Amino acid sequence: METLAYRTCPLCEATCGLELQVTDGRVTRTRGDAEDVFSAGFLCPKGTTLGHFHEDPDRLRQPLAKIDGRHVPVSWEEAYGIIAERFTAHRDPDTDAAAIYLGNPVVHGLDLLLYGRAIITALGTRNVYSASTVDQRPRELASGLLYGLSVTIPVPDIDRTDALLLLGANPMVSNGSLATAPDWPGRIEALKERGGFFAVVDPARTRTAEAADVHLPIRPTTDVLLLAALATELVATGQHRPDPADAEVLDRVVGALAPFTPDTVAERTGIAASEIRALAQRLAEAERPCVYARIGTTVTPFGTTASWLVDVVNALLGSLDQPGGAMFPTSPAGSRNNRSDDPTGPAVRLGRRRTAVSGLPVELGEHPVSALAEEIEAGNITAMVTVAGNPVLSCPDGERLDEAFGALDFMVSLDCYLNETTRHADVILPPPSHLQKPHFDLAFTGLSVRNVANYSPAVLPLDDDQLPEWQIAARLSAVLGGLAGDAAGAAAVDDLMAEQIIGGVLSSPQAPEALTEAMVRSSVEGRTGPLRLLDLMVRSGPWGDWFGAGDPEGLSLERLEDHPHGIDLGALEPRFPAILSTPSGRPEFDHPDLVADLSRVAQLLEDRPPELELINRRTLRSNNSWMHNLRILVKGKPRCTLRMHPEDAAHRSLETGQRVRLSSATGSVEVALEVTDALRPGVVSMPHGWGHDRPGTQLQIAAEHAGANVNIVTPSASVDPLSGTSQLTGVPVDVVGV
Ligand SMILES: Nc1nc2c(c(=O)[nH]1)N[C@H]1C(S)=C(S)[C@@H](COP(=O)(O)OP(=O)(O)OC[C@H]3O[C@@H](n4cnc5c(=O)[nH]c(N)nc54)[C@H](O)[C@@H]3O)O[C@H]1N2
Ligand SMILES: Nc1nc2c(c(=O)[nH]1)N[C@H]1C(S)=C(S)[C@@H](COP(=O)(O)OP(=O)(O)OC[C@H]3O[C@@H](n4cnc5c(=O)[nH]c(N)nc54)[C@H](O)[C@@H]3O)O[C@H]1N2
Ligand code: SF4
Ligand SMILES: [Mo]
Repeated sequence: METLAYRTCPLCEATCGLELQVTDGRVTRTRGDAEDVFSAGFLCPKGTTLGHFHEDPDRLRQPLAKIDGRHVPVSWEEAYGIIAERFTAHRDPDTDAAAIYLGNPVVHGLDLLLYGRAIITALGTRNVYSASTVDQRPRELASGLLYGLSVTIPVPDIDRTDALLLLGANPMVSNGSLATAPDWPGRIEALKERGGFFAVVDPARTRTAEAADVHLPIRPTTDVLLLAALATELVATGQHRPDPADAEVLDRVVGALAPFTPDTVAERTGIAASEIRALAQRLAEAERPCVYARIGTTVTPFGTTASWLVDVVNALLGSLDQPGGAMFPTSPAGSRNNRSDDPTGPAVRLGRRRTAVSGLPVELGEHPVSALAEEIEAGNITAMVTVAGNPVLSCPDGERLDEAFGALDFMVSLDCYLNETTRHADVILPPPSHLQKPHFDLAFTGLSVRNVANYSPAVLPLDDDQLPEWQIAARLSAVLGGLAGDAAGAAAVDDLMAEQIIGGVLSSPQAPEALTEAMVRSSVEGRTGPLRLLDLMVRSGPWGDWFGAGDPEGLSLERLEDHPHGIDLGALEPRFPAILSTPSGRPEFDHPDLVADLSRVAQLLEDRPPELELINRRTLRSNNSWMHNLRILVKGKPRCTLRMHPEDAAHRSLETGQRVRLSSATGSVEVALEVTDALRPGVVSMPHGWGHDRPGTQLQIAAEHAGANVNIVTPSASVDPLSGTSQLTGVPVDVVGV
């Protein structure tokens, strides 16, 4: 039998709609869904691989337990039995020796986003780690300080801007991040077709830079200087036009930025003063300019401060919270900033807690991953849960972290593969494949360049003996919380979560007068698991039907089910001041912690750049560490190479194809060299997520294309001191032939 199914792709932040042809229980063709309200048929090479992933023989279908050093299949009952027996001792709140690491796919999955929290609560630990501190945490922290909530993140209104300045992002390859927009290539082309201007700041001439009118190959880690100089230049030339409500505060900020001018930053950034001035003028001349920065500006020692200055420049341009500028999406379900009365703000106060060994900052409730290995080594952490993460490949000082995991007393992983990290787990709990799960992008609808809602039911049924992922997580929470790790335990956890949401719905200031508890409860009767929670959230969201007490045309899960191609909720709209939860009721542009960091930025002006600096490179057919076991993505020439500028190669008598040793103060790896002028001299680049050569894994194809783990070279010792985020770019390195 042949059917067509529609499903949002969960692999990256672009949220493309897919059309899957299913024949006798197998996906036989995958295309972009031409009718998807947001992606209109766009997809990238990864989008066609969900069927391949589903059929990957190495994908785990049954729990594994490590017995006598080897992973063997066990039943769910046995798996939870082992966890109940062996984890309990580590759950002592006095010693707080249990930890959890949450990886990137948590944010891409409905089940994990909702029930991952339950695992943390059940663990009762403050030792929460995630991929955020090798990624976007500085941006979130800056948002927390400026606007009161870390989820209040501005996104570029790419479809309406007429001048886009993009720093440290390569959306033509990554498909965008903290800016959910399927088809970046098409949207950039549309910008140019309507006569818009596009500038890219990146040490590498990426595909995105190639599409730009202006490419400024900046020295790594120095965006903070460039942004500061853009701000002072706009004011010095009288080209600024901030919202009058913020003018005075911004004056103070620009006063503090006085040491940073196009002339003073030119040498250290590697960008001529004349080019900085021209860029400021070009942005100021535009009607709807917009500045957007991403991971190249966050995984540096100045990530939080740079993120702040992005917003300062947008505010000076009059672009913050304005159409065509940097705007704040409205999520149809569950974003904390939907409640303008949020009593938690300003929740963010820096420096309240620090890690035990190195005293790194613990912000937004998370410990920096840079501290994980040393905390395990010190005996402060003796047991771990990892959820959808591969920190051995994705976090700095990878070799040391690998060894630290090996020294844990007990480890549980919720993961689809036996990989570099989960090989250390005593128990692995495998989720169903993505096609066997329903989907709704709870996180990315809050970061989207249009307001949209799109729900997809599961495409394929569960196999016998498989559990839905939410239930795996709920059972794990039940066991860790001292309940039975069976269906009844999971149901108890699920009911508790539903009750919490129902409580929030009933107390919401947005709730219509007519709403009663009975209406809420009867509306979701018969639903359990994530769909009940999602229905509750959507119906009480900004577009919700409020369970019959609000707009009868409003959103509900049922209405979303009737729209397999999604529902477009319109262009972004200004949200100040309702979205702000700050003492002043306006953005805190002059937040003392941010202003104080400028003395450290001034020091950067004095520092000499390292002779050779390592940066990261994403490749189109990859997704962090975990899609390298799909032949369709890894075939062809090797992607895990070290790129180097011809001048640097000549200087070292190195040439393309040669094996080289890349080393830093932290570690060294061997990798094949690729000489190219697509990088500025003094900078080398390598992709992360490779190094599939560890014993005890089950990744046959990935092992044939092992590559090397760049994070053996990146240091855990260097972080952004405000957010604790690891420095993954601008790492001083040395390269020699082997
Ligand atoms: N194909 C593919 N897509 C992905 C992923 C993947 O692994 N592969 N990963 C996903 C994830 S988890 C994320 S977070 C997003 C990230 O999405 P993006 O933020 O777009 O990330 P990158 O593609 O790594 O682009 C970062 C750019 O910053 C540049 N850069 C490095 N250092 C500096 C610096 O100091 N200053 C400036 N200005 N630029 C610098 C790099 O050369 C690179 O081109 O991508 C997502 N999409
Ligand atoms: N040097 C350097 N390092 C980097 C980066 C960089 O630019 N440079 N980028 C950083 C960034 S942005 C990120 S986000 C991190 C990523 O860091 P991680 O999240 O730790 O790494 P991933 O490779 O995304 O690993 C995802 C894991 O989840 C599993 N998985 C996939 N889908 C599911 C699912 O639906 N359910 C469950 N339970 N498991 C699933 C996979 O098998 C894999 O083990 O890497 C970071 N590391
Ligand atoms: S761009 Fe992202 S969401 Fe779209 S098909 Fe590719 S991986 Fe999937
Ligand atoms: Mo990421």
